Amino acid sequence: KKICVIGLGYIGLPTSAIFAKAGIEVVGVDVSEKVVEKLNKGEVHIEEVGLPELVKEVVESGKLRGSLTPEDADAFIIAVPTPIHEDQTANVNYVVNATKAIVPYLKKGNVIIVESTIPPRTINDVVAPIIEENGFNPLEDVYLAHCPERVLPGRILIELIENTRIVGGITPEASKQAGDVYRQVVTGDVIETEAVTAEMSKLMENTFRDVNIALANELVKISAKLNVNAHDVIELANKHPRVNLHQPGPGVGGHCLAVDPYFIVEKAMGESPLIQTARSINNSMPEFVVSQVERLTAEVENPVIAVFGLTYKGNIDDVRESPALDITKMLVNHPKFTVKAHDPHVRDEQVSFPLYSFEESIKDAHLVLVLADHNEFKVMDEKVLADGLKTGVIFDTKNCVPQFQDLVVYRIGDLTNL
Ligand code: SAJ
Repeated sequence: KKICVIGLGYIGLPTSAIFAKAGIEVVGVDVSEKVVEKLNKGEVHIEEVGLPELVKEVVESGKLRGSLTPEDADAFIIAVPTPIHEDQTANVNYVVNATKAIVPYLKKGNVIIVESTIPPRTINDVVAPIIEENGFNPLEDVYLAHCPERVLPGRILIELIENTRIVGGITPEASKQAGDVYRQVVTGDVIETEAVTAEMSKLMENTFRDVNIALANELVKISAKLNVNAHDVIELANKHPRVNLHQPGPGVGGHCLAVDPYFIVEKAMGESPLIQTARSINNSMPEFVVSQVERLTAEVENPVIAVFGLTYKGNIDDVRESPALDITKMLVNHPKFTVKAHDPHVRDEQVSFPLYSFEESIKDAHLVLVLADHNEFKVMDEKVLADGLKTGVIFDTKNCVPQFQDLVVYRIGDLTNL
């Protein structure tokens, strides 16, 4: 059996490699010549733990190769991006184009799986009609399904194999056939359902997290007003066996949590006020952090701010939709501040402002603003900080900095201390 994977990004490339490792012939297709050329040399163009070694192995063994065009196969897996338009509706053009690209190679009995995150009803209302227009009955001639990915960057190769997979077919037989494709490599459960249920469950996983983080962020604002310590409230409330308040922070970033809820809103605007409010609460956090920085430096003339961490979460190099980046840009453009940003995981070409080393950034700074919980910031040496800083004040929005003896650390929920 042969698999053709369309899209060799963060999901498509590891997925291709895992099937190839199981001994299945895989052709990986991408529109980028560079990506395909690299793959055929056994090299990867993205950072992911364990991926370079695995790709090298399966390309050398001849099980995986790259191509600019699709080929005949038994199963097609579409793993292309679904970015968001400016008006916060999903751009499904890549999914549409990928479907159109495979249609000339389709044969009766083929399995077609869309892994890309898509708005509810996209399989039924967008993908199936393209297949139908090309002379196939999407309910009978092929097995069409949505199987969302749910892997965490940094753990992709493990989670692709071990996580439970949800397979939503356009018919029960499509779910079964698509499920069997995954059963060749997945050790977790492979659960069959309907396409629209699979679409909604993927979106609700990320929406659940976004709404809960919004609740924690709202608690921070309420606590500041009522002079309560939000971190103490969270810790104590979470002693209840059925309560799990999330962690507040500088906002919600990444290309999943900050995007997927809008895919639901787009299809059910009037029915989704809670999801929309959660999005706007999380989007308001950068401004809130900047206002707190203004308060913390109100007495200082020409304050110098050392910003620590620009990525959307800790220990990764991804700055997409990062609230830390938004906050830093607001501070850079602020007439009052001099900003020296530092992030050991980010390279100069990823940002539009200068980056500093740890030592350079703290030198003569009045405030350290921590925006990402990288491991490096959890083990900082008090003496080194105290020697470099002009005033020993730290504002920790990720609750990750250790307790110091003399340096003052304010956490985002500690605002009663101000
Ligand atoms: N965050 C908080 N407070 C928290 C937890 C997270 O502020 O208590 C923030 C993070 O700092 C970050 C954002 O939320 O800015 C998102 O981080 P994350 O670690 O929650 O998730 P992602 O976006 O890296 O990956 C998510 C995962 N989904 C869930 O955990 C439900 C992952 O399993 C999905 O595969 C991925 O989205 C995806 O591709 O959809």
